Amino acid sequence: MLEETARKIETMEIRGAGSIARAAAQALKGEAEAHDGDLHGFRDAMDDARERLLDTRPTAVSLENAVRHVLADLKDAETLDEARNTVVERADEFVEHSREAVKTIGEYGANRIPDGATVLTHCHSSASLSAIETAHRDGKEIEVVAAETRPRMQGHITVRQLSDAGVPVTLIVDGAVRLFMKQADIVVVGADTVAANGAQINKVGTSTVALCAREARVPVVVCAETYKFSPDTVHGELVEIEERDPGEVADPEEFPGVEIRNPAFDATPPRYVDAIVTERGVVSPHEAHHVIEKYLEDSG
Ligand code: RI2
Repeated sequence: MLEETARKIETMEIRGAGSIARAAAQALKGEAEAHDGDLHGFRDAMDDARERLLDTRPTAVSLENAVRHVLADLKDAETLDEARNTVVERADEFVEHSREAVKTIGEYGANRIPDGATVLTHCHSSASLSAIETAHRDGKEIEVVAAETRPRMQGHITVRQLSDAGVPVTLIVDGAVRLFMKQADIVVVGADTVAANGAQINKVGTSTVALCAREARVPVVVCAETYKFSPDTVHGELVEIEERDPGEVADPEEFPGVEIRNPAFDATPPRYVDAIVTERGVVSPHEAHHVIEKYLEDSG
């Protein structure tokens, strides 16, 4: 099961920073339940599982924070049963917290979306859509403009989900973002990682969206659970930007001699972000390090 989950994360069959974190927690739980060796073997198996999962995709810190949370008490376990129980319990705890967090962000985020607003979004973020759908359910007359998000087209998932929920939605190409920003009242996007300085790392193109928003004086709201904040960045570590297969952009055989690049994410500086909506409340990007200190384990 763990190998299957790892492969699905790599191929993006399971995708979205929150989803991959929950899938990793569940895979560790499955691995723990299936293990039938001794305590020493169990610890080794969990170490291997940890490595395999962290090897899948490098950018979303949600994955690392999930793994860290699930395995946090393993070192104190004295018997195999204790070791197994702590992994299972902490995995369940993470998944439940994560699901609740997305709902809570929906409520806090919806409050930020004015009645009558046109919301512009990029990629597909469950946390952002939770806010948008909650605003719609609350009776606000909103509409959404969604960028298709080359090369994987997660914008298609967004427009289908919103349309199914009854939210009026328009699909645009990424290059039309600046044009459509003129009619937007708010930008709502997700995050894969929030750095200690408040920079947010999200699907490539998000920083362009944020720049266009700044030019048009449209506020940018990021919806991100606290486990998307990165403890490592407190010490200045940079967030690794995943570079995916060039074949996702174009067939290299059709362009001999051409280098094709496919960075999956980019970083939006904190000055272009107006608010980050977390399940613990709404914070300014400049408070990101407080979130890390307060809510994330082993952040020192
Ligand atoms: P939720 C996604 O990454 C997008 O960048 C999206 O904005 C972010 O994760 C957060 O998604 P990818 O897996 O956790 O599509 O809000 O590369 O669903």
